Amino acid sequence: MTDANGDVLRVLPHRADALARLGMLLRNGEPVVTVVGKYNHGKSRLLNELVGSEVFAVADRRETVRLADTLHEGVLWLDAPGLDADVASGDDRQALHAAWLHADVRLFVHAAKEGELDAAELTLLGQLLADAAQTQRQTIFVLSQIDQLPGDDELDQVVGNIARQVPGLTIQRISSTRFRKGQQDGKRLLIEQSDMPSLLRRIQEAVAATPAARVHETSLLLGELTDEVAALLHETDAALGRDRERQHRQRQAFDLGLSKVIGKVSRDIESMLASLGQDHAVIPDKAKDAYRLTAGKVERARIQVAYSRACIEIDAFLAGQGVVTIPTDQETVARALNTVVVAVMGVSVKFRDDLRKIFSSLTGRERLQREFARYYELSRDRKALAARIDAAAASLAALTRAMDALRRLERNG
Ligand SMILES: Nc1nc2c(ncn2[C@@H]2O[C@H](COP(=O)(O)OP(=O)(O)O)[C@@H](O)[C@H]2O)c(=O)[nH]1
Ligand SMILES: [Mg+2]
Repeated sequence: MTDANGDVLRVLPHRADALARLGMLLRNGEPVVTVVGKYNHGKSRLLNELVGSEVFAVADRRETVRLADTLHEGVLWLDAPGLDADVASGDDRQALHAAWLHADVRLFVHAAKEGELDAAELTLLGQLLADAAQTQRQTIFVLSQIDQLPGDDELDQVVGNIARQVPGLTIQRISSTRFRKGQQDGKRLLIEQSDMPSLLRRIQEAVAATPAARVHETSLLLGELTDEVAALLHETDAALGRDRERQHRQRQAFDLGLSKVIGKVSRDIESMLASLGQDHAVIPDKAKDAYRLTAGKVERARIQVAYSRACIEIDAFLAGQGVVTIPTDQETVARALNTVVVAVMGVSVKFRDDLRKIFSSLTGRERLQREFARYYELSRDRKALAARIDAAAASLAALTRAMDALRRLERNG
């Protein structure tokens, strides 16, 4: 698999088969002819007659278990195991591989003595014929072993039945044994009766059409894959744009809301401080005042209350924004202290200057704005949004690489 294929596969994993086929097409080796059908219908033997030697194993048992090939007169002949729904499906996969990945021309082989096609054969033949209409890969229907029917009447009946099953199907009748005998004994009539010469002519025509068919199929596949990547690119780009826009808008709203809360808290504190008059907190309590309400104690109590109120207001705003607890890796041992407000502002303020530094000074307010925003970005929803944006950006990059790869393949193909 080339790098280009890998780039596309990464974004279209469900198109692995199409990409593998595209790889085959771009490699552009000899035309490949393969057989398709149930086992024991004479596929291997037919191939042997077509290439004129016993390269493929023939048997009454299920003989061909994996793909075998031989190069003959510029064509790669590929023998595949027979399809059989009754038998485990490893061979079926090999058979389908031959038919779908490798083949330019498929010989669908059905033994005359079996009569009409069964359901599995009908389905597969239908798929192959539909594929032929799309990709120009040809399927030739071969009715094999016609010598096994007692006479022409029986043969006509089978042909008639199959023609009714698949209207419009061209049915190529052959007998490998008659052909062989005719050749061995030098009997022209037997050779003609085997119908092998006309099958060979049809195969040669199909092989001759292979280069054009490959060009057609290549551009078909490239077109499909390009359309699919383009649609994904469009979707991902739009989703990424929406998420980035939302990320930006949310942050703006957070910053604005926070600055309003801090502004209000700061004004409340200023007016509280203005109403206090003389600062008593700096006067230390004497031992005799231990159980008395001094001006200093009242002052410190007021400052604590103002501080707590500010914390509650900010906390309420943060909770509304989804900033609830601090991230676990920053938790302290004391559970009660694990709030963002405490993490940013500390637990204790005693003096008027503490309050002013925190809430009123420009640097203090900027610090609050900055620190809370940092925790905001660490909150669950914001992190999830950021992760989604990262993922979308990564897949956008991968899709762009895939698109470039497809364009390169289109130029070189
Ligand atoms: N009478 C007769 N027997 C055939 C003909 N073609 C194949 N056979 C026999 O049918 C059996 C299965 O053939 P084979 O090619 O191995 O079938 P495959 O499983 O489809 O590959 C073998 O015994 C072949 O000799 C034919 O044209 N006439
Ligand atoms: Mg076989």
